[in-house]
Amino acid sequence: MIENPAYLVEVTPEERALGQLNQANANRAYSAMNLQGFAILRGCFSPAHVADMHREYQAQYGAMTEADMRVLAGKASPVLEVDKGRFEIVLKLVGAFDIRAYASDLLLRFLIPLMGSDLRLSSVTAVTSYPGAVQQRMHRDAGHLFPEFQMGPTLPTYAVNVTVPLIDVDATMGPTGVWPGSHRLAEGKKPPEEGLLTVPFLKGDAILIDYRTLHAGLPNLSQNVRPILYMVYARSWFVDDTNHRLRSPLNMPLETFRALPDNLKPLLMRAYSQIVRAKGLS
Ligand SMILES: O=C(O)CCC(=O)C(=O)O
Repeated sequence: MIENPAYLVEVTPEERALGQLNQANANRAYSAMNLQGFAILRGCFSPAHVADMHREYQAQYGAMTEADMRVLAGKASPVLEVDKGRFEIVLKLVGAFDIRAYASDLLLRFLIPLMGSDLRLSSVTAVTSYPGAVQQRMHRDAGHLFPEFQMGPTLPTYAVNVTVPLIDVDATMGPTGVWPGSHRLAEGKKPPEEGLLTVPFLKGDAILIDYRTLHAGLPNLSQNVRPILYMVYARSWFVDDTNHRLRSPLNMPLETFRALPDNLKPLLMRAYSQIVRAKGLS
C-alpha cells in the first residue's frame, strides 16, 4: 500500500459529519503545518456543497470571459487582475458561500489551536485563472512578522490561507504550487525553483497554506476556467494591509451579517471594519 505523503490528510465522512478531525488526523495536519507550511484536508467539504458553491460561482461570474473580467478589473469593482489571466474576486457571500464554508466547524476547530480562539476571518475571495494564464512569481501572501529582528521564520502561524477548489484542478489546469518548508526561510532567501511541489486539487479539498509559505499559481494550460475559493483566517491582531489595504476583504450583505448567530459575529467583525475603512479611503 502506498502511504499518503505527510501533508495529505484524508478526512473521513464521519469526521466531516461530526465537524471535527480525529486526534491522529489533526496531529498529522498540525505537524505538516509546522514542518512544511501547508496541509491538505482531503474531503473537508462534501461533494454536494462544493457543487453548490461552484453553481453559485457560475451564477456570479460564470458568464464572464477573460476580456469581460479585464474590463471589470480596470474600474472600481470586486475584481482585480493579479497576473495576466488570473483574477482575484471579492465574491458575494450568498447561496452556498455561507457559514458552512467560512465557518465550517471542522476548519475552525482545526484552526483555533493554531491561531487562538479569537481568530478572525480576514478575507473571502476567489482566484480564477483563465486558459493561458501564466505562472505566478514565487511569493508569500504576506511577509514575516518583526522583520527587523529576523525572528519571523521561527514564530508560530499568524495567518492561514484556506484554498477550496470549486472543481477538480489537475496539473494542466494549474493548481497552486508550494515550496514546502519555505515558511521557515528568512526574508530574501529563496528555495530552489525545482523544489516546487505540484499537487492536483480535488473537489472537497481544503488546502491550508501558512501565510509565510512561498507559493505560486501555476499556468493554466487547459481550456477550462479554474476558480478556487480563498478564505483567509488570521490572529485577531493581524490586519492584512498587504492584500486588502484599500479593497474590501469580503462582500456580505449587511442583512446577512445581522442574521448570523451571535457567536459567529466576532469572526467577521474585523473584516467589516476593513470594509468601512476601504470605503472611506478609496
Ligand atoms: O491562483 C493561484 O493558484 C494562487 C494565487 C495566489 O497565490 C495569489 O494571487 O496570491
